[in-house]
Amino acid sequence: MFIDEVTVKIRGGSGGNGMVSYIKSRHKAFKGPDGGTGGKGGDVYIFTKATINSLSRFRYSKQKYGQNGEAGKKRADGRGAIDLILEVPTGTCIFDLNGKVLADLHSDGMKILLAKGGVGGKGNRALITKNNTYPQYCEKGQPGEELEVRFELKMCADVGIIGFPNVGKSTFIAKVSNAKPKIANYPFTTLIPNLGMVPINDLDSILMADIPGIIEGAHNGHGLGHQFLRHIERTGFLLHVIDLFPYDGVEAFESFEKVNQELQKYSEKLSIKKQIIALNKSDMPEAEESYEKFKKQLKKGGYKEEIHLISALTGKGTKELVYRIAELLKEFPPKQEVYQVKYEKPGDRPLKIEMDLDEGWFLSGTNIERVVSMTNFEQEQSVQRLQAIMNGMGIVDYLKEHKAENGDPIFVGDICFHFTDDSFESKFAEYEGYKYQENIEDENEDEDEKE
Ligand SMILES: Nc1nc2c(ncn2[C@@H]2O[C@H](COP(=O)(O)OP(=O)(O)OP(=O)(O)O)[C@@H](O)[C@H]2O)c(=O)[nH]1
Ligand SMILES: [Mg+2]
Repeated sequence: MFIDEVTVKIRGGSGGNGMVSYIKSRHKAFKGPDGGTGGKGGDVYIFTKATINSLSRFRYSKQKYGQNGEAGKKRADGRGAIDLILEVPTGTCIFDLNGKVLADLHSDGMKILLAKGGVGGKGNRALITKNNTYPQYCEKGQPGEELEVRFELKMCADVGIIGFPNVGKSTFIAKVSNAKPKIANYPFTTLIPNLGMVPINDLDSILMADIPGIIEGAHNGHGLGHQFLRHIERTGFLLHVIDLFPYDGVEAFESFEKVNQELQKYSEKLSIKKQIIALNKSDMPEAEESYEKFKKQLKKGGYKEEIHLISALTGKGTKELVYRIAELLKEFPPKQEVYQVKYEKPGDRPLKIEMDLDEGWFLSGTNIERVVSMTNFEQEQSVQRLQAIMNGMGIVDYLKEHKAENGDPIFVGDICFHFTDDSFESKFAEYEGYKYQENIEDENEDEDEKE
């Protein structure tokens, strides 16, 4: 199954949890905490491989999670997890869900780090400090980074073959390359793009992409739509194959203009890409008359595209056309980079404190989220440490200044805990009758009235 677009949820592995344990042996010189630190969670990488030609491996597996690190053990640290490497076809673009390009993996063998695994939680041995020589707590492993991305495959062919349905695009690529596409006398025989390698000489070859036929209204989803046009965005130029004879009431020149209008509606970039024309089915009777007519119409329309008369079926004129394509490629090489985007990881988010009168305080930011996610709330010393860190970050002062009350819920990611500050109780008296309190009362009154 050919898949060229897929949304995938990616998450680095969590770090392993730390451990609390103690050496108790009477014979050991050192007695005390010996709980190990958890291993690092596995990172998730994306790696491009030219031998893969579709994103189908993600079809039934849209969640890719890194392995978790091993938990810390008594006297030993946990093992780090091995990284997860997701192989994708060369030409895959990565977008976030807002459509922003995160990376364009235009070449074979590119590797980027998409989601980092979490660090392991420290065991109580690693938490020994001057002030706490006998820690009775450990950290939890840090959760891995998580993101949802869209992979979109844009093939990396040198030349793209476009045209109305049934004009002989697949017949041409089958004649000149190693591709073996389905060919039949009805429209939309080709349902997915075909890549074909066309040998030029012992050293050189050209990669051509044959895509499904395009009809009027493709941009509105008519026919097979126009989403396959993305596969020819990177090509150096386009070979526009045209049937010398009317098909479905549409004459050669008319089909040429209709396909071009659809290119225009797809993207400006594609519509200005160089094109050459292959007028096909020259083996049929009255081909000469149709050819003359087309030439005139093209000239009258002000077009300057060069025309090649071929028969994809018999092979007449196809060799000459292939050599001409090879020559033109020197002048119009494929653009491997549609977007010159290098993958940049989002930077650290600063601390942000927001208050919701009904719910409580919402803290966000890379640091605070990390510290909270690694706190063991059932261990007293672990909570005390969180308190100390929040103090150090100025969060407690901020909350006090903004009239937080003991017991107010604080939300950090999906974790909720309650604000407690020992020094707060005494200061609370100074804040009596402050606005926040009044607001709440006002709101309650409103609700009473409604009832
Ligand atoms: N007489 C003649 N028939 C041709 C020639 N090229 C293609 N055909 C016929 O035209 C029909 C359509 O050919 P395809 O190669 O499937 O056309 P296509 O453009 O790939 O069509 P779609 O994939 O549907 O867009 C088939 O019956 C072919 O045998 C040619 O040069 N001469
Ligand atoms: Mg075809």
